Amino acid sequence: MKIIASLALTVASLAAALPAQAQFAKPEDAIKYRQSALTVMARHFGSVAAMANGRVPFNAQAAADNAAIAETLSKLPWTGFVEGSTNAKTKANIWSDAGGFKAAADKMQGEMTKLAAAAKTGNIDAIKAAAGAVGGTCKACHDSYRND
Ligand code: ASC
Repeated sequence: MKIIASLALTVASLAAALPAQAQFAKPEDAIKYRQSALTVMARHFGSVAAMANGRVPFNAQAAADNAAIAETLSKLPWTGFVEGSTNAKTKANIWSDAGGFKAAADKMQGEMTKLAAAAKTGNIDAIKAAAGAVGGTCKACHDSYRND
């Protein structure tokens, strides 16, 4: 747990230190980066959501660890949404409504932070409510900005 927490902190500090631009040589690299970050984030969030839904037995330590990882990962995808890095999943308004997209991304990160805090308490009801709120921000952003 200590190692995971300090790794998470290191990743978060590195992410904050990254320049916002010029990280990717090709649009394909940006797409791969954001998809990778979102895939790993969804995996760890999904593990908490599965406990919140009662699909797998509740384990407070696992919930706290996975929520902390998901919170850290939630900070990463956004630099990969480089203007013009369009693929089949990006709706055009992801670029034309960049402010709305950023607000949606910020909202998800905020709810993910609340989930990580709830998971630290080990209170399953708080975790359920926070996981539901995170899921709502995933869905809202997908509905507006992602082609299914
Ligand atoms: C997940 C996941 C998503 C969201 C979404 C919520 O666990 O991978 O994309 O929740 O399904 O509606």
